Amino acid sequence: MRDFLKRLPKAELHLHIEGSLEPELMFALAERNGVALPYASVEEVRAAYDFSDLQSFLDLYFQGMSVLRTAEDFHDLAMDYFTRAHAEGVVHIEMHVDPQAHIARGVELAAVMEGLGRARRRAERELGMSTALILAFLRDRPAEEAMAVLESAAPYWELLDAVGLDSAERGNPPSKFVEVFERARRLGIPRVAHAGEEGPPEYIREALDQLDVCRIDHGVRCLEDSDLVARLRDEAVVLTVCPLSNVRLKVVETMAEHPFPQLLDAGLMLTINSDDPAYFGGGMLDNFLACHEAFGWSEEVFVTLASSAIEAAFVSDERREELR
Ligand code: ES4
Ligand code: ZN
Repeated sequence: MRDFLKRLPKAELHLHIEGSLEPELMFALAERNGVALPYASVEEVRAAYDFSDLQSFLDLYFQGMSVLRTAEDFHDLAMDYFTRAHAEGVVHIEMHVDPQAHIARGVELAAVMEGLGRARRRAERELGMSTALILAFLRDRPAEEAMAVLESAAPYWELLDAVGLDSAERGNPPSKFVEVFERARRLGIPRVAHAGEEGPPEYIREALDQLDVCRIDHGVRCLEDSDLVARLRDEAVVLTVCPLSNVRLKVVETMAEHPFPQLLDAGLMLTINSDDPAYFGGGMLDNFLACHEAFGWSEEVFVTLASSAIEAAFVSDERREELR
């Protein structure tokens, strides 16, 4: 099964590129940029990744990305992940990026976009991979700040495949960002949002109704609301589920208790994703394997899930045909 899952062409729709920063690269970039880290070794970093919830992860995630300063750093970060993902049979990657987390540290948006842009062109040329870019807003910061970032990203609007909404979910409902997402809609930029990871089913409904999103990132808590499940099924809304992330952030206790099988039984459109592979114990292949071990799914189930990701990807008709 491992060989089959590795060979299966996989599209990843839910990845935070800053969450792909492995401790080894974190140390190398800290050295290159003269940034002090509160860790003595790679082993110490990994040992610190013992999370109790989303916020306890976010604290270390924002601390880890302090080593990212220049366009070259963002290029190296993305190429490092693209190369690893390519080796596990990933053929397309849609990455969230959190500009506010960099701008707040004095890193210019231009450095972020230039570095990621160079890595994307290299991945296409050297690895035959396609990539998409999702500019994400930090929902625990003011909506006005998100709007300012969207406006300041004007030179890059053409490069954006979507805008997204991430970071601390509880207490930060999608409705807070109605105006920002309406602005994106008027610019013709597609929209996605994290909802129903730690937050209630109502946030999923708000993301659909008020932000007009085409996909829900996570969405696993929809199962608490049967009317919502019926709607997600009827409207064929894609959920980008991240099994190992859910376990590591204690959204669920164990893989065995992960609701993926119930989501499948409900007839929803689902995809498997890694979220923050450097922090949650593995990339795409590890997430596929964890599902195999926990649920004993046949090859056919994985083919269906991989196919759903290809159908929901932000790619041209030509590229989708190649991926099929
Ligand atoms: C995230 Cl797992 C998760 N949830 C919400 N926001 C995030 N940003 C990075 N990883
Ligand atoms: Zn996420």
